[in-house]
Amino acid sequence: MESYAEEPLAQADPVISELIKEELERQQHNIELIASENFTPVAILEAVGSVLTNKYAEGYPGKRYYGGCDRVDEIEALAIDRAKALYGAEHANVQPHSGSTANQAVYFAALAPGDPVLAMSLAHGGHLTHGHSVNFSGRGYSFHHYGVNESTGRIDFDEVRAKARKSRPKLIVAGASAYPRELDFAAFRQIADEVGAELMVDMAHIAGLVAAGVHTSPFAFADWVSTTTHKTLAGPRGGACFCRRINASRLDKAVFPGLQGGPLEHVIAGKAVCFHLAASDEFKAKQRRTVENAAVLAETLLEGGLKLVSGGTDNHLMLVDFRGTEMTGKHAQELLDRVRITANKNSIPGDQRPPTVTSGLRLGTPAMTTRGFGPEEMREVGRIITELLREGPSEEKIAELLLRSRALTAAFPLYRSLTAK
Ligand code: DSN
Repeated sequence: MESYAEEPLAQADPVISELIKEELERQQHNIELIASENFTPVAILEAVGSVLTNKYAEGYPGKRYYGGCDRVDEIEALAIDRAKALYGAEHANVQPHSGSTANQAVYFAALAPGDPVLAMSLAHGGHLTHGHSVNFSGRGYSFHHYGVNESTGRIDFDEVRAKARKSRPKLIVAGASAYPRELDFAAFRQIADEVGAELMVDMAHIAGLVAAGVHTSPFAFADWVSTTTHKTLAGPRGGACFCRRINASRLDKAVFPGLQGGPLEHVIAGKAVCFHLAASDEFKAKQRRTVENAAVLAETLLEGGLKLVSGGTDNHLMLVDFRGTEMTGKHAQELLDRVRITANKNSIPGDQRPPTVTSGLRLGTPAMTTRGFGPEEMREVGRIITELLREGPSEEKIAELLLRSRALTAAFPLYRSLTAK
């Protein structure tokens, strides 16, 4: 009897095969400005699509609950060593399936249920897992929140200090998913010390910048660090967490058996490749260019008459501020879709509109920088965006902007070796 076991995807499941092909085409033909996305190298796609997906390996290298783990032990040990070397960390755990799991692991290791924690509010740029009431974090721990000063758009450390003194947190969380400025880890550390708290940094958004020395590293300041591996770091979709040697066993036990079962060794292999590539000069140059490109994009948007939260950016992202205008984040996102620019609506500090509409638009440069865009291309992207959002554009104008967007993506091919089979 013929078996499907050796059939390629296009034969075994043409429907899914076709959808993947269409998604590849979407990625190839769109200008990707979602600040948390990137294009992982072909080598990492290969590792993640490998036979390692078949292997159960509960436990850690050398201490597994299954036989046959010699190769995955080597792979995971390499991923750990490379992660530690990349960041100068004392201990790394590369098993978290995602950034959310990495954060859960740190909370599980550092806190008891109900403990007080101080973190940035989602409405001001934080993250759901930083204690939002609908999230496990907000249900399981007693979160208090700081934000930004609404006129400067920057974290107000007087407010952080006042809230820390009042709430006496056991843990202070620094890190954000929509904050366009450099994070001052020394200031967070000082406040944590003043109130006897530990400091956790969720560096998911800036992990690539940190690896390249383009953003201050949190490792000299934080007791715990969590991350994803797929944002600026450009690795496979997944998470990782780090701590001081003294807390290693608490963190490892929190990940397994505390939260997860079998680790995803195929993704861990992708993380190992990612940490290896992130140590290269090419990666460092790309991270520097990501920040340069963001500065150019921000400048072009400002020149075109748009407002930005905090007036600009220090990192890979910026937030367009539509407060007080007819434009909404939702409508801007929809208009950008029409010229094949992908971005996301985002709540901004002081937003009066609901999160499904918003007065903000988040734009980031990691993905298009990976693809090869430089300042000249980012300037043209900025002009397309401002012309589109400023003018309440006619169909004719949209057609013109679409052509200009297509010319940019055509000049920088993506995943040439993967083109439709
Ligand atoms: N969803 C991610 C982002 O877009 O920033 C955060 O987890």
